[in-house]
Amino acid sequence: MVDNREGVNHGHITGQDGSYLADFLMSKGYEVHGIIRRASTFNTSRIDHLYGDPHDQKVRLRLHYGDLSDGEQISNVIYNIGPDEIYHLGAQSHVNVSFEIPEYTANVTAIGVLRVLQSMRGKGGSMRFYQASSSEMFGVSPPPQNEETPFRPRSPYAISKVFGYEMAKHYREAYHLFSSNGILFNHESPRRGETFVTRKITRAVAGILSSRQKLLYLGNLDAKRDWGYAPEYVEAMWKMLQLGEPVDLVVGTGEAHTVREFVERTFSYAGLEHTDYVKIDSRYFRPTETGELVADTSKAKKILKWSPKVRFEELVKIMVDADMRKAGLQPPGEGDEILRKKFVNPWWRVD
Ligand code: G4F
Repeated sequence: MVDNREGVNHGHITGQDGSYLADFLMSKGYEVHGIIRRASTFNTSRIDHLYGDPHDQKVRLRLHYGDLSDGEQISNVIYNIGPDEIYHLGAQSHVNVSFEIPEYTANVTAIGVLRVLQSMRGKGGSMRFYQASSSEMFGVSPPPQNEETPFRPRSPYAISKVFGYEMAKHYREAYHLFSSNGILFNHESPRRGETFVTRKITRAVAGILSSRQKLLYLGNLDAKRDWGYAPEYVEAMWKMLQLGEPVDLVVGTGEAHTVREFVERTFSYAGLEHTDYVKIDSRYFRPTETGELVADTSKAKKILKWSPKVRFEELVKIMVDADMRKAGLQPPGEGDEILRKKFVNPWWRVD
């Protein structure tokens, strides 16, 4: 059994999901260990509010240098900490970039999973493992997609994620590890990386309003995605590791919208006419695109008792308010109001 108060988390912690998960686990009393990659610039802005002086014995967040391409280091960290739960969120996670650097993507996003699983197996014990699997694995399988839908991946990233998914299952079946796959559809927030399309759009609106940006260049506006609010997805990850048995579950909103709709809603919320600012640049089109991705979350609803509260238009408002504030502007405030109403005591730091 996992003792949540003593529980230890291990994962790439500097990304959107890692930082929210650290917020969440620490709010539950966990001691959290995160792996960060060495960089010459600071890359910890999303977790700075959680981090204290490591000399202080009471500090419950510890960071370790490591890289998913370095199996020995991963193994050392797992061996030395002996975590109760491992949330494997690290990856080269940008789909378009994976076409440019397929070998690196496969090394980190695919083989990285194997390195962690092998280290867990070597350490022994009853650790629980969460694999961040992705809706991208469904590729061109028609919507809605659920746990039975075949994978038809369309990028080096998605193919690498299928490898990770299968490995997580394989270690469960062959070695009886508690290993679960969360097949998450797109999930966004003010902490989303700036090159993913939603954040690129909401930041552009703030940039245009503050005269720091003139135009927004995008690729395929007809792409359809199922977009949810990231903090809610992090709770689903945790719930999966608290179940009696390991499972594979689809997590999403069940509602899909085009990139064009995201653009229209974002610009109109900020009082701008998108046709004045949005241009198409072919470099943002992918050599192969996925089809329409829409989650069928019946199984997660039943098993996890999880369903998302934030809908598409609300997500847009939450993200625009945050980016306007970051740009020193006064936001319309509807997004802030939605958060106040839906989450009385949020466990995360609201950006
Ligand atoms: O925001 P995106 O880059 O996200 P994508 O490719 O759906 O992948 C994200 O979600 C997955 C599912 O959770 C994760 F596995 C993955 O790691 C990542 O977090 O692109 C969304 C859509 C695509 O269809 C893309 O073609 O937006 C379209 N798009 C149009 N113009 C653009 C742009 N995407 C980006 N990044 N930049 C553009 O200018």
